[in-house]
Amino acid sequence: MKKSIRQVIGQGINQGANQGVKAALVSVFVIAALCSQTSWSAGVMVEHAWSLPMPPVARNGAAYFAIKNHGSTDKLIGARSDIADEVQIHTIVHIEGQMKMQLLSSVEVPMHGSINFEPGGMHLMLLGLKEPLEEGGHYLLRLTFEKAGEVDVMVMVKMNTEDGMSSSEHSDHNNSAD
Ligand SMILES: [Cu+2]
Repeated sequence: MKKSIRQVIGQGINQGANQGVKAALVSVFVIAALCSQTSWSAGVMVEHAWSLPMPPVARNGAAYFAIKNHGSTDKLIGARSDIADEVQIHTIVHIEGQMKMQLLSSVEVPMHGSINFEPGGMHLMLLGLKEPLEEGGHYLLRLTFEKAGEVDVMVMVKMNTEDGMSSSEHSDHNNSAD
């Protein structure tokens, strides 16, 4: 991404005209906004979007984030990304001692409330990954809300270790690598 910023700026300078410089500044602004990890539209804000790294052979992945709603009640009704064939809204239910994923058609975001998508609970399922989810990488995700419309989010690929988020979900799995 750094390289592409340089390319954009370089082109603007080479053109020498104000127009080119303006175009470069707009591009830098857009990229900076996407990298800030907070995206918003109307009253809806999406924060701390992240995915766990997956082995290259993995067909699917998951995305987690927090949605804060400073306006009236809204609904997450869909999502998509160039990184996957399809993105679905899932939750995890416990049936007879087994965890199972369940497809949701929408998720309500209460007025002046917030909801968390996190491991062991609601998540966005990335089905048919076109690129591997590599630690340190990132990708764009477009969430669609009933009222707020489309919100683009930059998702960071990383282990779940910061922001005081619980990593207890990991302890459910066998860490045979230790
Ligand atoms: Cu799922």
